Amino acid sequence: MNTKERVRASKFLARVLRHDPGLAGLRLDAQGWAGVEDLLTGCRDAGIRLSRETLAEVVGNNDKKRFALSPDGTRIRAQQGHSVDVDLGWEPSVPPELLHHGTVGRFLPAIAAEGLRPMNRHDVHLSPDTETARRVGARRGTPVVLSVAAGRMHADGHVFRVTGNGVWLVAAVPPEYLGGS
Ligand code: HQG
Repeated sequence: MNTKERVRASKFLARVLRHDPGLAGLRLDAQGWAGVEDLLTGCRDAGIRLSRETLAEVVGNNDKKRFALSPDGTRIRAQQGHSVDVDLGWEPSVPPELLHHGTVGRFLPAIAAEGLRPMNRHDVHLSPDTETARRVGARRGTPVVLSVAAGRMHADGHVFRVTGNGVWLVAAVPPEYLGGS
């Protein structure tokens, strides 16, 4: 399987497992899991070619570990980024003093006024390092990296969670915790 095919399969999986399980005739359980067999059957019925081998490759080679298989290999879920209602079960964690958020200039006036909001996702996504944040922002244009006073937010009672692939999640970031980087 070449890179292009893998990216295409990964995008389809992200769409199904985060946003639109019905596309592959699936329902996710409360923690976001779907059966691997059901997924493969659903994809076939939807006219999407996805073999068990391709699925294993996409999960194993994904640059950001977007997907995880259950220990027995029978279930699969996306690690974060859902718009459908799931409880991923990440435990609250103490964040580092500073986290980072990559965005673009056109959003700055709104962000300065109302802080960071989750928009279509469940949570605001924050990165532990500026380089990752820069890449996230660059998806939309010339990146701007904001620093988030996560330690201070945590001390003030905001709940942070960290996913299995190192993305920090928080419900929102009020403007007083934001700075340039
Ligand atoms: C912006 C990808 C106006 C925010 C990435 C961002 C990440 C506001 C956009 C993950 C705002 C939301 C998440 C406000 C925030 N007013 N705009 N008050 N508050 N925004 O895609 O953080 O490839 O939902 O700055 O790599 O860009 O999907 O969030 O630009 O890890 O695995 O609204 O998605 O990972 O965009 O990206 P998104 P994000 P995957």
